[in-house]
Amino acid sequence: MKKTFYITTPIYYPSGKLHIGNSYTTVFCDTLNRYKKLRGYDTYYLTGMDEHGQKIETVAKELGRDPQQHVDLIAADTKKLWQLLDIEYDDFIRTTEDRHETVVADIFEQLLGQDDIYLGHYEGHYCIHDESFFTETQLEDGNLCPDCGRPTKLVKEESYFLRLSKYEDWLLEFIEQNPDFITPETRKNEVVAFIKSGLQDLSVSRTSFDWGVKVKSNPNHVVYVWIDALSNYITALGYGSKDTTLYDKYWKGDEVIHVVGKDILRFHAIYWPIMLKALGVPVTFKLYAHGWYMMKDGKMSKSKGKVVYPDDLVPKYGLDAMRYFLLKEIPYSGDGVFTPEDFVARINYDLANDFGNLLNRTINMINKYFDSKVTKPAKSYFEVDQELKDKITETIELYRSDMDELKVSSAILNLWSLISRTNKYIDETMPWVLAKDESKRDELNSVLYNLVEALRHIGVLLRPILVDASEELFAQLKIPATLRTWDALSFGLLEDVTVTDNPVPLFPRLDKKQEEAFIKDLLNQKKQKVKQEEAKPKEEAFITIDDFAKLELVVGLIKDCKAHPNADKLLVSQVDTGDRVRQIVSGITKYYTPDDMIGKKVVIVKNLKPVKLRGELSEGMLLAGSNKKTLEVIELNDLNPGDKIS
Ligand code: ME8
Repeated sequence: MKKTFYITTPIYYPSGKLHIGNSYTTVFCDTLNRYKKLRGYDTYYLTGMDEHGQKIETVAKELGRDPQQHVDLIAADTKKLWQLLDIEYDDFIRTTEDRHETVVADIFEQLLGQDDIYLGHYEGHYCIHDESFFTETQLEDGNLCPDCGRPTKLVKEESYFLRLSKYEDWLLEFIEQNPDFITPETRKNEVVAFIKSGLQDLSVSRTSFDWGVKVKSNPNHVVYVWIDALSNYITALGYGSKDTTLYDKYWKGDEVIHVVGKDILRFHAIYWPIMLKALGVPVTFKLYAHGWYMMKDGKMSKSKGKVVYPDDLVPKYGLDAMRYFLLKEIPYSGDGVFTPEDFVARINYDLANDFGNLLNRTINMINKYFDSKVTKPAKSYFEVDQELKDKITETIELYRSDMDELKVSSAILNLWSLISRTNKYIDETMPWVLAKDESKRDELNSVLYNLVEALRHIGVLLRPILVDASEELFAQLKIPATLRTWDALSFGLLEDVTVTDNPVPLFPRLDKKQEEAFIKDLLNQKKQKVKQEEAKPKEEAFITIDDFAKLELVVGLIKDCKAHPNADKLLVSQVDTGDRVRQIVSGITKYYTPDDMIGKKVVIVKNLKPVKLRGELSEGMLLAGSNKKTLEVIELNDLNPGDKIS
């Protein structure tokens, strides 16, 4: 039976567009997942979105969106981004899905029932951005969040607590007995020091907002977003549902890896194992916390416009250039920096010069000297042949151990060392000199064969990293499918081969100055945009009567209304707006049943661009007033469908 491998990214907050930092985690996991597939594992790759919490509710409000509508839009954009980066995930979980919400509510009840969660009062400082509580002593400059520097809010409310303190000794012992539970070592040390400083029980519910999973036995409370979010790693596998096949297979399987950024280490290394232990779920995972992508002048920051988006770069420079840069520049236990100069240099030096050119030169020589065909030589002619073969064997070993230890950037460095060695082999054997001597045809053929074999091995090892270029390499060299596999990593398996007579360079060299300027300009534009926004006088917040006139507001009669088939917060109404009956989706189930809605004459924004909300078309919007406690649909009972409102 195949060994199993389950890998997860963090689930991303849909607070905005995802940048190269978040994309790094996803590409990194995709690479490891492809590697394990190459090694013959039965793999499962999970990613998704963390859609609840005060931060998302606030962001949606600022954008004038209903939270569900907002998270639907960002989830759709995120899926597009993963498509662009060719991420082969098996599941994309969203915490607003029923399959997740029901299990989270059950998990909470179980922990409550067994007294691992208890009701108390919380008073503390909350950072909405990080969805984290801090004590007074942890704050900076009186009131600022120690993680992100934003002002915190003093929160005083009834709250449920998770008994972290009860599991402190167990967790320390667990970490000691499983030395590779948290990697790299430095991160493990941070966690151990934190636990040893004493774990306080964790506030795990909120009452001041309601965009989240309600506590079943006390719906005034919403489950703390991190308890909700962490559970995704098992709810996605069907834990707590009727069908636990995936959970049994992958969670209890051979390897489970959570990859996270260093900023969310504590949640994964402390809260999550304690939750699992309390639930009686085996703690099977290993945690890897990676460093961050920085800009030259510090942290990436959307609000300051210091940010790079993959969808600005991939269409111009290609998928593999982006993947290569991301994977290479963050070392195993440190941060990486994005600069336009480095990005262009990686493409020009590593991809175009070293790798692409090696393939292109090899094929051109085979075409020129042997009419596209090389044959397997009967023997070795040069001493350096053995050196090349040894280097290949050594690289496979290093690559294997690096990838098994999640050291992707190191695997890339070792692979490029083999590429350099192969280039050097051309300089040493000088095929152009051999070509001048008719009696050296066999030697020349053997050199070119060895180059193709080296490239074939490089191609196999590149498959998880450069997903298009490795395919292209195999296609240009016309390597049979059976020799593109991990098991075929053995020098000399290739018999005669006829390469393409029309090689296309994989990575054309870029004009350094021009492209650096292009990327710099891109980055500057983002900063400019933020500056312009900030500089806008307050008056510009007004709209003119002409702006208002753009809204087509009419009376609509609700002829029919049903619950949304895939979202328990949404209603789907059929509304007569005078001209025709249109379908409108609204997030009002908390306040109205379908029956309440039928027959109401309401205010409709008729010319709102139609969108699909969880698969249902919504052609307009229904207006309502709301505050924290309630929501009321606006009704105009003495008017008729289609009557204008101004
Ligand atoms: O933390 N470089 O979501 P998130 C590298 N929803 N990685 C970066 C980065 C950068 N510049 N910026 C962010 C959350 N990241 C929670 C996770 S999991 C149960 C819940 C990484 O969208 C960050 O370290 O804020 C984290 O691993 C991931 O992006 C998601 O961040």
